[in-house]
Amino acid sequence: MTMSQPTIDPLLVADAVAGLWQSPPVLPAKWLYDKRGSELFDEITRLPEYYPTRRETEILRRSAQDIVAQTNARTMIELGSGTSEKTRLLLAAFAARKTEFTYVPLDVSVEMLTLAADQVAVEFPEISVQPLHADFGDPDLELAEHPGPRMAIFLGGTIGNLDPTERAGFYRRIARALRPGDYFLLGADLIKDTGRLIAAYNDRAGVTADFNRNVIEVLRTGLDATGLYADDFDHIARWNPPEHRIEMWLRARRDIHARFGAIERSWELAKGAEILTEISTKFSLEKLHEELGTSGLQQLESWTDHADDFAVVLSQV
Ligand code: AVJ
Repeated sequence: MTMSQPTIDPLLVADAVAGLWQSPPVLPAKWLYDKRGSELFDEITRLPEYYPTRRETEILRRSAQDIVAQTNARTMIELGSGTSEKTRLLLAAFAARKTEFTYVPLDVSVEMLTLAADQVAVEFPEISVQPLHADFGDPDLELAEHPGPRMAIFLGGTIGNLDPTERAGFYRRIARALRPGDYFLLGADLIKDTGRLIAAYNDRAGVTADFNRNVIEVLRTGLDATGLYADDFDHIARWNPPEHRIEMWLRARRDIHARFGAIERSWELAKGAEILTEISTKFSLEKLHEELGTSGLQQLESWTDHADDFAVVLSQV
């Protein structure tokens, strides 16, 4: 009789080993987005306090025609495509042109990628859908040859999950993966009243708290841990003024003594100590412009919603 061993993700092992023994301990935000985490995030996007998704949708609805006219792109590569929900507004505008168009959704989650790609292919039979299973954070990311001009898009404000060094590297890789004349469309959340920002990441229904705590479950199951329970942590959402970012932390409600079977290591966290699980940076339009420009992405145009909560910026290599 053979017992099948649970498969251990070497990337999770590497991130856990690199982050959990730091002080304070940190985990890359991508581990929040397993199946359950992605479902919870989907729920977050519909919460009354969580404005970014609605604002970005408003902007895309208004600017889609403009983006098509300005770029005349023949290929759209979406970095971290998720459910491709808001992207449909752009796809519809490109499809209406009646010229050949290729959509390349790129995501780390195979299940979500396949499902979303199949749905888009059915909804837009005139578009060639070519899903790519990849991590947009991968430094060796290569984009296949597709008809130009090409437009890479990175929506949802996920750029805010990266710290300044990571953002610089990310922009440089985009500029390098594209060719001169290609485009980059970026969605980013803007600086606003701190009370509204904190409420957006600490909703009354507690969905964001569950979303944050779920990463403990990801660690527990992924690294075969004992003594590690999501209920032993409190969700904290805090504004960091000098970095102008929201930070999500998990604070131990009691002394934690965990053992990770998969890596044969013990992990201690004292009551009251915290793990940093996600940063969500907020920008000014000037700062976005400056960061893109420094990385070789010339800003062509930017759009904001009626409340100036969120921005979509079109730039060119
Ligand atoms: C998906 C990264 C854009 O930062 O607003 C929402 C994730 N975290 N609530 C964000 C998130 C907590 C979201 N992004």
